[in-house]
This record gives sequence, structure tokens and C-alpha cells, in this order.
Amino acid sequence: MTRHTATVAGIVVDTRHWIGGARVASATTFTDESPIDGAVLGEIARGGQAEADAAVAAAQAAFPAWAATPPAERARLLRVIADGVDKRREDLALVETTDNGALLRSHRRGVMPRVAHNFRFFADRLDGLGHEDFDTRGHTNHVSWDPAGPCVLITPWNAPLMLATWKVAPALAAGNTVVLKPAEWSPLTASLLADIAAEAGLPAGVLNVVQGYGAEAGAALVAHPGVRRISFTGSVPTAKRIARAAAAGLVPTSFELGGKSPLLVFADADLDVAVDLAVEQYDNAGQVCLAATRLLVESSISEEFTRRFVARAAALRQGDPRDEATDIGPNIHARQVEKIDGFVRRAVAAGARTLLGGGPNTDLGGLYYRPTLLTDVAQDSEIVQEEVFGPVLTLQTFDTEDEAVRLANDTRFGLAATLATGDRDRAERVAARLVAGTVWVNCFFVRDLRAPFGGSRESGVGREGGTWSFDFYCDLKNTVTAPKGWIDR
Ligand code: TXE
Repeated sequence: MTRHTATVAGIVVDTRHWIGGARVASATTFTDESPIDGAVLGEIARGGQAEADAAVAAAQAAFPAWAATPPAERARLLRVIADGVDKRREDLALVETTDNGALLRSHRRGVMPRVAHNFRFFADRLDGLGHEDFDTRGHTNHVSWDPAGPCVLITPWNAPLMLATWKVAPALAAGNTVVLKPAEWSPLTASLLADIAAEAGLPAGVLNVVQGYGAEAGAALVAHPGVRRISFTGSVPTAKRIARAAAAGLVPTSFELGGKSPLLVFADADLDVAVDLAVEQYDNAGQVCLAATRLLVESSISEEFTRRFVARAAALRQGDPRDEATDIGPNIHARQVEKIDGFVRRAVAAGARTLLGGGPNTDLGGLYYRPTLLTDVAQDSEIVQEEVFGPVLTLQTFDTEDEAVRLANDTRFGLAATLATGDRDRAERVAARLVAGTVWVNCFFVRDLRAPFGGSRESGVGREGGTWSFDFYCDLKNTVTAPKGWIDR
């Protein structure tokens, strides 16, 4: 049998599945490579129907005891997991960066602390989750949030552990058991999470990790009749496939999908702030669902804005994401780079003008796409309407607030929108008219776990975060009790 391990800078990751509290190998594996330099990191268990069945069975078996575990004890265990994440922060950061290419400095200082926070936040929220009681003609209504059962959580590669734990933490906190299927391009930190949960003393079968391809392990999991919730972050076509599978069993789903979010820059904006906000959109080499990839700039300032933006963006340092001085790392995979380049080439063939970048950074090998800005793009063109998921922004201009709002809303997505304006009334007016799950005004990516998160239209279905996560991962129950009728004993 093939060896199931991966190694990152001396850190050895057991890449077997984690099912029912035991490591489980598969007959076959797939190879995991680093986007930094294409180095082979190891061989990962390739799960399918059998592993999906075993993992859901383990989650079903563990469910009654975990659901009956007092919330305070569930919260305690989640906090121990958070401590375990903190203790292994350096390893997690290095493994994640090597596996998915995002910057080590942000994994170290931003992402991994937030991973730990995901567990602490939902542990803390359990105290407040409770119970709402009210009276109906002397009858008591008692509302409770009951755990739903085994949850399948399917996650993408752009922020692997962050997005996994943002689902795992509330699902477990609420008393559900979980089967996590990480993306095949970034499988390693999910395996480390299984180690951390085991060390924390999480009972066997409460958290299971199945590795493998979406069409094999993922498809088997979402079609499994024992599953009570499916939460997915990824692409629209895959969400539609999962929705069809979930419909067969009437399983509630939560989808956080792509976007084509706008950044609206009004002439009354602080231009330094606006340029900063625009440059930030190249974070994670553009592989961020929330990225404002359409710059919509008021005509009267577009020349000045473009000049300053191009100067700033051209100075970004592209290179090895493990280097603290690097601003932009590689894209996840050669296939993704080809896809990004295809979008750019077709846009240019259709008349777009390249103001910056426009191809892979060949000095660094094929996986590093240059930060790119395109203009002279038609509103109905592919480059304006489709998610590129790379460091590619478009620039369009507008003359009136109405036109800005019309352009901003004119896609099939509705995940986020960002406004740069110095006028408070305008900010309120425009925010109210935008179709988006999140609107940022003169800021970007400020995220509070208490807030609802998700998208409208094809950017998603449902909201998670705060109590909304618990609403999704629980079956709400109302118990109505008559005013009298008790038998005194
Ligand atoms: O996504 P997929 P891909 C967008 C982005 C990107 C594009 C394609 O535009 O270029 O999607 O990326 C699992 N049943 N986003 O192909 O296929 C898969 O194994 C069950 C935006 O990587 O959606 C992985 O774990 N699961 C996004 C997860 O789904 C299946 C983040 C995501 O893969 C499955 C990622 C199936 N039939 C991509 N097929 C965001 N919202 O941030 C695949 N999977």
C-alpha cells in the first residue's frame, strides 16, 4: 500500500482519513504539490464511496452522545482545540502556505489566530444560545436549538483551514457531528486539525476528515442519506450539483460561492484610501471570493486614480510566499493559471487595454500571475461578468450615482461591495441600493463573527456567522406547555 504522508519543512503530516477516531488508509492516493515551486509534498488518501459511508456511519454513531453532552463541556473541548491551534500556529501557518501558496505572514499573524478564534467564538456563543420563552394565554412556548445530526462540510483551497473551521466550530458547538472534506489542492491542514482535535480529547467520530477528489469523496458524501446538513464553499457549478444531490433527501444546504464584487470610487473619496482599497484586492493573488475585482471610478478622477493605483500596484513584490517581504505569491495550480490567462487573453482579444501586468510572471515560473488591470471592457463582456479568481481587476468609469449603482449590480453575483466616498449620505444611499451580502464603506475585509455572512443571487444561499450559524446547524423546536395539568407527587 502506498505511504500516506506529506512532509513540509520537516513537519510530517499523516494524510490518511480520520474516521471514527482512527487513521484510515485508502487503496489509492493522489499527489499533493506545492504551488510555490511545484515540489511534491506527499501522497494523500483518495477517498470514495467506502470512506464516505464509513465516515457518515461514524458521525451517526457518535451523534447521540455528543448531542447529549452538556453545552459547557462541548464549549470546553472547543476551547482546548483553540489552544491546540495556537500551540501549533507556526506549523499550521507553514504547512498552509506551502500547500496553497498564500502569504506566510498573513497565515502567521492573521489567519491562524482567526482559526483559533472561530472555536472560541462559537464556544462562547453557546452560553447565549438558548432558549426563548414566551406566553400564549397562560401556555409557555419554549424555543430550543436542537442539533440536526451529521453535517457534511466541503471546503475550498483559497483559505483552507480558515473556511473549514468557520463551519466545523459552529457545527460541533451546536452538538452536531461532522464529516469534513477539504479541497484536493490543499488537503494538509485538515489532517493536522484532526490531530489537534484528537489531542484535545474530542470523542471518536465527532469530527471526521475524508480526503479525496470532489467528484469521488465529495459527491459520495453529499448524496449520503445519513447526512442532515451540507455546508459548502466553492464554485457555482459545484454548488448546483450538490444542491441536486441534497434535494433528493431534502437536506438543508448553506452555500458560499463566488463573486464579482465592485469597488465604487466616488470623486469625493479620499483618494489615498481608495487606492489602498483597490490594491488590497490583489491579496492572496486574487483568490478571494470577496475580492472587489471591478473598479468603478467616477470619470472626473479616473485618470488620477489610475495613475496612483498603477504606481502602487507595480511596486508590489511578487515571489515566494514564505518570504516576509512578499506581497503576492503564486496561484494555486497550473490549471488555475491557464484559466486566469485565458480570461485575460480573451478580454484583450475583445478590445480590452492592459494598464498593468497581463500574463504570468515568467521570471518566477508559470504559477505566478502578474497583478493585472484591464480597461475598455464592456459591461456584458466575460471579463466583467465572470469570476476570474486571480489577480485581475477591471476598471470602468461612471458619471452619476445611478450609473455607478447600475453597473455595480449588473452581474449575476451579490457577495460584497465596497464604497470609497467622503459623503456619509451618499454612502447610506448607495449601500441601501446595492445587492450584496456585505457592504464595506471606506474599508475592506473587516469581518466580525457576530455578523451574518453570505451572498445574494449566485453568490450563495443562506447566511452563516453568529446566531445565523446556529440557525443553520440546528433544528429549531418550540415546546408549548399548558398552564396546568401537572400531577403533584
Ligand atoms: O471549485 P469547486 P474549484 C471558484 C473560483 C475558482 C472556481 C473553481 O472561481 O476558479 O470556483 O475552483 C469539492 N460534490 N471558487 O474547481 O469544484 C472540491 O473537492 C461534492 C470560489 O476548486 O467548487 C472542493 O473541496 N464536492 C470559492 C470544493 O468542492 C465537490 C473558492 C470546491 O471545489 C464536488 C473556490 C462534487 N461533485 C473556488 N466537486 C469561494 N467561494 O471562495 C467538487 N467538490
